[in-house]
Amino acid sequence: MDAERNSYDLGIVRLSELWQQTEKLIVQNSGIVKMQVIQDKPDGVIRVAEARKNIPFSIDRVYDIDELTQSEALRGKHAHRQLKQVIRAIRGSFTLLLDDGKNKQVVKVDSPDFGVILDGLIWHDMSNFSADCLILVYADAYYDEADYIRTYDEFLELTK
Ligand code: T46
Repeated sequence: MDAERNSYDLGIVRLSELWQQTEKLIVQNSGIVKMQVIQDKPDGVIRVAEARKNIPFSIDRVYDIDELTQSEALRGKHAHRQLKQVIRAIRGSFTLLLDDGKNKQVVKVDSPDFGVILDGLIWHDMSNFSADCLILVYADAYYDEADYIRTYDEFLELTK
């Protein structure tokens, strides 16, 4: 089954708009975090991520994804068994597909003021990166290939 192709039948909702809606994300184990934004005008803006405060877990790993200049780039296409993450576009934007095995949602991650929580079993992929897109991810554990579910059939089996 081709999860990402099916998902594009869904409307794309912008994260910055979704934040204001009561329903927010419908995909289980997902959510939206709001960064602490300090308008330090006229010299800039500071955005703060704090473990166990606006980031709802302890942070063991931070990684970024950069140089997303290929228009056809597609990342993700997996789920995690245990890993908790918050993913942000700190520059530019990208499209994030979320799928809990029953509900799917496509979000345009379009603001550095927000992040998306990926907590456990969520199939996700990232695409449609703007040329300037810079992604930052906070994770609650070190990299562990054994935590990845890389086939959609196995994911569906686990989410039955
Ligand atoms: C996720 C999404 C949002 C490491 O060795 N250490 C690391 O910390 C990471 C993140 C990756 N890698 C290696 C593993 C692969 O050989 O880098 C290669 C590419 O990783 P992956 O295919 O998992 O990359 P993405 O962009 O598809 O997924 C990444 C995260 O790995 C993943 O946990 O949820 O971003």
